[in-house]
Amino acid sequence: MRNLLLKNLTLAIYAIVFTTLFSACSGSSTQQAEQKQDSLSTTQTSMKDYIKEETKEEREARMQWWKDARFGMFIHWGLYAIPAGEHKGKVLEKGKIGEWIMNSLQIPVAEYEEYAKQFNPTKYDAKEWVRIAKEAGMKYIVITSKHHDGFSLWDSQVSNYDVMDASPYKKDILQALADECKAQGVTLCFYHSIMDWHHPDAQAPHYPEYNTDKKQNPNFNRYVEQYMKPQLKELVEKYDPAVLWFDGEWIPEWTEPQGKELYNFVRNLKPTIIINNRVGKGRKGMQGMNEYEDAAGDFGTPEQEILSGKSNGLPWESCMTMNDTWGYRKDDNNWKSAEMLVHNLADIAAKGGNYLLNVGPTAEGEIPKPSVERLAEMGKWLQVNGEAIYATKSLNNFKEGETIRYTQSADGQYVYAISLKWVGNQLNLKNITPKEGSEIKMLGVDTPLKWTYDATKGLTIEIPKDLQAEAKRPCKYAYTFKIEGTEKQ
Ligand code: H79
Repeated sequence: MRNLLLKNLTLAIYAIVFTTLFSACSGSSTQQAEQKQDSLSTTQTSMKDYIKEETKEEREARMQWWKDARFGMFIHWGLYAIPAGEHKGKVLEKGKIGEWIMNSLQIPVAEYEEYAKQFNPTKYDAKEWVRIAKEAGMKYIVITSKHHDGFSLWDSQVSNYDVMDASPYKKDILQALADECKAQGVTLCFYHSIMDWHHPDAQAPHYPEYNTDKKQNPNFNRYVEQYMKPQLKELVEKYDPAVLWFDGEWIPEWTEPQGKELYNFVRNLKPTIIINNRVGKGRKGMQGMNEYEDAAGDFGTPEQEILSGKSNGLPWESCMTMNDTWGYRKDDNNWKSAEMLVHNLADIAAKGGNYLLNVGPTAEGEIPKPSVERLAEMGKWLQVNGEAIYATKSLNNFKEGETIRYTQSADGQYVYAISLKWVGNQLNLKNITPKEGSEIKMLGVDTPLKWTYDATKGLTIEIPKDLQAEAKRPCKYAYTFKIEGTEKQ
């Protein structure tokens, strides 16, 4: 909504509806008023408790596309891309993340708001962003609809602190991305911060330390009911995201019952939606899995780390940066190699997880070139090896030695041995029993490979001479052997 007057009018109407409802609690409220109440109230009588009522089978069916997808793009984009790590001559300490600049450099709300007036990403090209993700082999995109700084990337009805009302750009960034995701077949998802350093009923009054556990805003519930939940309703109804990825849940204002209630609120808006475990308080530090049994949320969220082994039940997604920041920092050139990124993907897939790899576009709207280059490399690798990654299952023993990672086709017929280094002339695997007389191939190579099997020596695969030269290999970084057979019991 462009117009502040109109927004105030909407709020006034809501207030009237509220008053009407309270004065008419004997049950004479109109259907229209009930619908209005739905968008505001947490205590909807028709709300289904999905946490209690969903069966294991129903949950698994809902999660299936996401587990099969394996690889997604995280996009951290907002006003923080303008300072890009430096505000009024002050440079963020090394290792600090760019999107936290408002908190780290203790910028007052009004001063930070100035960046909104400068936000004009004329080079933003949603088609190009989605193409980059798709060519990298990423099946979904999770973009920051709102990060901790409170600035919204769409035209929110309950806020003026959004791209339409507060910036000269005045175009709906999420709409453009939603349209392109649909056109190119990539699944759109949103990251949304519960913590809000800008909202007066949230963390704004905690200045100069927005992210503190020493203070609580007594009006926080008003922010939740009148701002955050209406925003989430807008996001779900307008853009139909497949995942809501919450964050900033560690603030003392937020509780597990609120998390469970929010989980159900969102599921009631869209029953098939998937929600991460940061909706509640269950997350255990940066390792990201749950601290207690009945925590709200559908998947665990290890941050900047990979689980050391498989999870015992809870699906998981490891989110990671390619350098050391999520939001763009102009001075961060500490890029991980394409090889490391491919190895991470193979390691995560073998452990049954997803990889959510971040890009931090510039204030102009471009994904940094080093990110684009690495993603292109990953895409090339997946063109050859994708069969061993997407829609696979994990074995009990997900690895052999330090350099072999295993996955398995969904039907259990094939095992994929992914070698994180070139194997030389022979590969010996002790954990796999191949089917007698079957073919073993390296993905990307047509000719079957010679192999022998012996119960004590295991499986030995011969690598032909013509593949020894690096230029002759089907790919770089990691090599997959497709074996008809099973894990040794
Ligand atoms: O959006 C990106 C970062 O801005 C955000 N999460 C990713 C996806 C992020 N927020 N905080 N951090 C990263 C680091 C801060 C961690 C801490 Fe805590 C918050 C330390 C104490 C409170 C979380 C809760 C980890 C331990 C307890």
